[in-house]
Amino acid sequence: MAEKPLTIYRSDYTPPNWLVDEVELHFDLDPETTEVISRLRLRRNPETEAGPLRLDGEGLELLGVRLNGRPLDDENYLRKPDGLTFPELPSPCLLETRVRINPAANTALEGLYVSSGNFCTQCEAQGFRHITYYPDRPDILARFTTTIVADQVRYPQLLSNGNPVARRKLPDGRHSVTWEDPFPKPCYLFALVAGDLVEISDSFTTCSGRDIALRFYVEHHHRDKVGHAVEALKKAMRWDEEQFGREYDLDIYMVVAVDDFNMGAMENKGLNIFNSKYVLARSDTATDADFQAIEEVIAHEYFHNWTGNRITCRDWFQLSLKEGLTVFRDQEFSADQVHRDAKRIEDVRLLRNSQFPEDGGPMAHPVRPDSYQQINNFYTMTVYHKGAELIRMMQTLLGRDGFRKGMDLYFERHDGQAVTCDDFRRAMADANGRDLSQFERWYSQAGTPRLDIRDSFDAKTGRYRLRVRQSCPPTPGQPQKESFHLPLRIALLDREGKEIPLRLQGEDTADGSDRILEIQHQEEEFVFCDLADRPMPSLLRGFSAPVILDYPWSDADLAFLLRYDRDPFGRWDAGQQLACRQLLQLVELIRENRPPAISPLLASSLGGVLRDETCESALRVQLLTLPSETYLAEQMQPADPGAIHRARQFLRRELAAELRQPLLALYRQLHQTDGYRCTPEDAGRRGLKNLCLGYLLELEETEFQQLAVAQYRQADNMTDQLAALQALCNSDVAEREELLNDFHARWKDQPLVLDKWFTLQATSRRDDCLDQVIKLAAHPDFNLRNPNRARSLLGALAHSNPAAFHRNDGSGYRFIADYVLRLDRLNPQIAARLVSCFNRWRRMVPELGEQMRAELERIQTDSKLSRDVREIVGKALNG
Ligand code: B3K
Ligand code: ZN
Repeated sequence: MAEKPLTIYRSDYTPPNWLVDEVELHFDLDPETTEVISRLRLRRNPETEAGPLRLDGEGLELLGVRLNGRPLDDENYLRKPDGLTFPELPSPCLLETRVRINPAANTALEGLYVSSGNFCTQCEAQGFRHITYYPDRPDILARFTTTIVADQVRYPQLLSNGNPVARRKLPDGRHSVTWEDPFPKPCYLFALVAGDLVEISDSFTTCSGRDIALRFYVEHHHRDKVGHAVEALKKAMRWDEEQFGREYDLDIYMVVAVDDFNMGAMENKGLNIFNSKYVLARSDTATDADFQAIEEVIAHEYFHNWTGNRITCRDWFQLSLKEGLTVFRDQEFSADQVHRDAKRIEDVRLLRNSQFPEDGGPMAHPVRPDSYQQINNFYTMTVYHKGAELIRMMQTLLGRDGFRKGMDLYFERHDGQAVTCDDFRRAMADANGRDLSQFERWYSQAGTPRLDIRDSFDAKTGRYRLRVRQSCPPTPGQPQKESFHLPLRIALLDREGKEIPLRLQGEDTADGSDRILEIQHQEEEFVFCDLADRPMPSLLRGFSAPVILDYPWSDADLAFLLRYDRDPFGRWDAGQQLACRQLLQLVELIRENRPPAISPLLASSLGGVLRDETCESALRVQLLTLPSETYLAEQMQPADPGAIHRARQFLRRELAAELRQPLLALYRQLHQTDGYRCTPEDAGRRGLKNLCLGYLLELEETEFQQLAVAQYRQADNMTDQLAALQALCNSDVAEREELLNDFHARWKDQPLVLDKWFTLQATSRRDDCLDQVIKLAAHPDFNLRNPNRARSLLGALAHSNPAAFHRNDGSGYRFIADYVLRLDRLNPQIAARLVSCFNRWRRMVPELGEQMRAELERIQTDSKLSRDVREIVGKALNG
């Protein structure tokens, strides 16, 4: 029977009738039959009218119910597949339920499941209802006590939130541990782990002098890959004290790494559970990007302790309250660890490549959505990353000090509460005596706004006018939009590229050369005085708002900005626009079967960047990386992924041919062999070196291919080894097969490295890529049940290799759609992520778009489809 889509609306929120003060949980663990007893101390909510008690519960075998210690007959409650309803209960009361579950059969990895023989949980957003009957909503905060019973030999570690308060040896080789969490929390933050794991311990002394035990738990053979994550945690703890005055609150902080995990990690109170990808790293198994991602995710989960756990969400529509804010915090933390400028560009690139398309497609939703069918589908780029941009804009509008004041007030007012995005905005406004009411529209209106900027200069008066017009395209359910409040950071440059002191009309004297203009109306005009010549504007500096900017630059203007703008984002953006124009022209030529050719301006500008030794390596990498095929497809209507791919490859080859001397010289200069260091500087140098190698290999010359082969063979670290193999994997070099086999043989026992081996082949630029992927799906090491592995092959093809996925004959679509259906039976969350690769079918050239639609329709006819996939497919077809 097909589940009928049930839509949940934000406007339907009502506070709970019943509150839970205390929860006592008792787990008797066994892979196939685990028994869970839950005792809830309940009382009526004094702030609402009397009403029934509703407990969520799904897939639970109910063994018994007791009220105040006595068995309760089943006529006293209503039992449905999604929960229990008790029409009448005395208040206060003690309600006990006993259920049986099967963790080993849990392939959805939500609730209690088994990964590599160990038990672990994932409860956010609504996994707790797969463990026991409970009011599974984030606005019910209770104190948890958890007793875990299990076989002592197979499960020596028994972990849950808070502090261990009792340990017992039991008959039959079993033992038990009881944990108490003193902080009331919503059930989505509950966690349990049981297994045979090695404990790696360290400690941290907080600013007030308390000693915190840090404990990392991993499988025994991974014990030598935890050091980086431990250091990252300590840095994050210190940073949150220094930047936000926030100290850790419990005495123990635990992190567990598991191989089977749907997302990156989970911030359970005092017991984070991580995808092992974001914990385990050694220089020979993990790349510089992996090291950076680990630091970021460790920090993100740690920061949730204040932004998410101590102050949580009233309902799931408010998800960005914790996620947008915590992403902003981890971005700032990472910017302080690595190169701030390059990091900002990476964040903008991600937003443009992934969030803009979401905002322009059938899944477009406000940062605070109004409705959902499956909340798991709303852990999106919009909620996380556009949400982070909203926080950043508030900081830009209020200034760093004003923002900090707002954060302090937010913690002071709401610690221990479940609140809304409005509460956050109000704290920011009140702490600064500012009106942020219009800013609310960023939370309620979907779509990427556009700023059209035009200017004029009057030589007689020396006045320069900037006219700013904002608009926002319609999105599903929102045909009309109202104006946004946003900061537009600008500077004006003179002919030498120097910033000009700025005096706006009405001001007495010039004040600084970098300004934040506040935009609130649909049209705004700013008049700058005392200009000798027409200036060159530098607009949206630092990407001060998540918008699309339109200004009539000439190619020469863009080349000028790429060279002179002191704002690194401005430089990068100018280069991207210049390259984007060139690429779109090439696409047209290719589509018309005319000979492609490039203008010399781009090559000479990029040549300048390549030789600019004053520019940090990490920034040079960003400046020299062409816009992605996905981004280009968004700039073209209808999009032709095949032509885009050919155009981008053509441009890469032309640039390599044009710049071969400086590329080779730089490669040689940077290719030191004096040992690996995991520092931002060295990582930047490796990044630039490998970028040069990638370009050189486009030339398909033996000399360069041999450089890559040698780099692969001699590499003492995964960054260099993988970069060499990746470059070779794209070309026709004789050693290709041999090296791929070598890599597999070397790393077959390291799942995270083997994932890279799959991804490398799934993102290859070669024409035979899809055929290889189809073969790899039958490889003995491929495994649909492991989310990382499924993503490494299927996700990589569908989301990161447009040319192969959009093959003209539709075979890429059929292949992925088949796997969506297979995956949906096992793990709906992962299947829903995968199927979203079809969302943009309306933008594609019709011969492709129609085939994509046909696959969506085929998926939709499957009667057993999960709510997760059904929601995405339904929106893609109707949106
Ligand atoms: N809060 C978790 C995400 C849980 C996702 C559930 N489907 C990870 C994070 O954002 O930190
Ligand atoms: Zn988060």
